[in-house]
Amino acid sequence: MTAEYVPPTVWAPKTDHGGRFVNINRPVAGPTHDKVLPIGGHPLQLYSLGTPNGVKVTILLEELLALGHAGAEYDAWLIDISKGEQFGSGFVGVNPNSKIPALMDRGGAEPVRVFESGAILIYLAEKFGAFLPTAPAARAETLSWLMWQMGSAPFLGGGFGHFYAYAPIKIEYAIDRYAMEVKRQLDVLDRRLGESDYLAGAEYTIADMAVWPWYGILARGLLYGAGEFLSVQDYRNVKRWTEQVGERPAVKRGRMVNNRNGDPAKQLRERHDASDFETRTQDKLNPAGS
Ligand SMILES: N[C@@H](CCC(=O)N[C@@H](CS)C(=O)NCC(=O)O)C(=O)O
Repeated sequence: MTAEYVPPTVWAPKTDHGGRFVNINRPVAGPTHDKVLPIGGHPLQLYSLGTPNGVKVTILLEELLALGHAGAEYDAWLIDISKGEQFGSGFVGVNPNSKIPALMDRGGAEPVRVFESGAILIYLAEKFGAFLPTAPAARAETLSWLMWQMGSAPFLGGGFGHFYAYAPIKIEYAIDRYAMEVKRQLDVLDRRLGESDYLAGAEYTIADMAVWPWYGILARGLLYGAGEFLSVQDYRNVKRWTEQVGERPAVKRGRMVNNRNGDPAKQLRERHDASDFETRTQDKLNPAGS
């Protein structure tokens, strides 16, 4: 057992704790360096990475394109958060919170910045009039599940995932606390998905697009290697929905964008055109091999 930690009177940051994110975590906000963001040919410029929070947005953009909304064509630029690119001045100008995803809409008289994945989903759904019902009850249900995701996932990622997979030491108390909460969340989803096909009801919405990259991937046992530990197979309705949503072609495409992990055939580090999915090659899109 490690010695009990006694907090000092005034906290000061440590840089030698060996945690996975020691190089990027810091107790202040704002830019660390000057860096102008690239701008491509489309009005929508996405600065992101293929993490669950990033994938929510690329799934929606690909769904909008699949629905025939040509105005949803976009450039997706990869922001390497492990290298601190989220602290460049250009990125901080789009998201003062220095986290992916961040969107610039350059289609109007003045550019519009949008940060926080939930806000980006609402912005795009309203702009194109899709995947966010207009009837008050269905809209309220959609926004409720969307906000549920925004409030719940930090317990899954920053709580459970951090202490189960990333922390330099295994702390039983922390893992127990967050495993309990994540299993409760899975049960919330499982009960809801036992009542309806999708989270907001019969219709597939931005709520499903927000929840799936976190809890669908978890239900497939692919998040933090924790499938067996959390007995994810027990959540049958979540599993049914996970497979149903995961089979959508737009979801498959959205998951590839800005992804740099796993099977190279499923990595599209940057996306500038629909044809990039067919013509991608690691060397062409990533000449520096970074
Ligand atoms: N609430 C934010 C969370 C975004 C977030 O945590 N992004 C992570 C990657 S998934 C990030 O950019 N981390 C970089 C950092 O913390 O410095 C959202 O949903 O947009």
